[in-house]
Amino acid sequence: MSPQVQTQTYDVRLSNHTNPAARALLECILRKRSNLCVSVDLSTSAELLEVVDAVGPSVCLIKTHMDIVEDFDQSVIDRLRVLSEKHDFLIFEDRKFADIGNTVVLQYSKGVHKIASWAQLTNAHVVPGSGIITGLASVGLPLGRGLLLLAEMSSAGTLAQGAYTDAALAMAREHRDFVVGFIAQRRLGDEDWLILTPGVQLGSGGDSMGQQYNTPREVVRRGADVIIVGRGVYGKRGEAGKEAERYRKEGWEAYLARVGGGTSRLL
Ligand code: 5BU
Repeated sequence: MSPQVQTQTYDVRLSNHTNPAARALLECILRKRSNLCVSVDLSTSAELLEVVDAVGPSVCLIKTHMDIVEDFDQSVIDRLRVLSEKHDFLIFEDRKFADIGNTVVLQYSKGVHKIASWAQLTNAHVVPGSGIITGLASVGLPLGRGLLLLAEMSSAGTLAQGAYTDAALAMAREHRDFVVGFIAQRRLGDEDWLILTPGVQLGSGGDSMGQQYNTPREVVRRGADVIIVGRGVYGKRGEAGKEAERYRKEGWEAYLARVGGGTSRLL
């Protein structure tokens, strides 16, 4: 745990980052006073875009699983980008790459989704070793993209812990230009890494398939810089906009408490 980064404001932390995607995320967080990422796991483009439009004003980041969209075509990306400009948010494709460098180059840049062309952030497992980062960086760095490594998971029985998590940190340190942070449940390392945390819901608990939830307040206290909320926001039909704003406030208040109160400028 780094006490220093933990209590630094997003504003101060901007100067610790050179990667364009990391900087854009921090700037958006500050502009919108939002450390909320909504994960929109819906399988038709109409539902996906409807929820994105509803939650857009409250988020800094939208997380997608584009491979679950049944009617996917390039127009889904075009419409998502229009919404990202309308509401001012970045896009994170939760692709969880997990193959050798040569293969992830193709998966990231080609195929149906062409992820690198539209997602400022994506993520990767470290199980293949650091060649996965070299491969993804060869595509993403020239485009100004950033990568998050999966250092921990929110699910029960995850193997991503202990020495595995330490290895993720070591790999990230070798690629500081492209790796901007981690998917993790708490702050990792002494350097300034962006910590994005899934498994967040007000009321905590879990689901019937191993998902485990913590509250926004708890994960931000442990070091989350961005809280990732899915069903907690879009679960109740028609209420996604209202719920997103509720989570935005929770996440922002938890951040202010962590950095030591805050000034009117931050509120
Ligand atoms: P939920 O509806 O808030 O449970 O959705 C959580 C989202 O975050 C979902 O898209 C998962 O794929 C994603 N996720 C996660 O839940 N836990 C993890 O450790 C990682 C991703 Br990595």
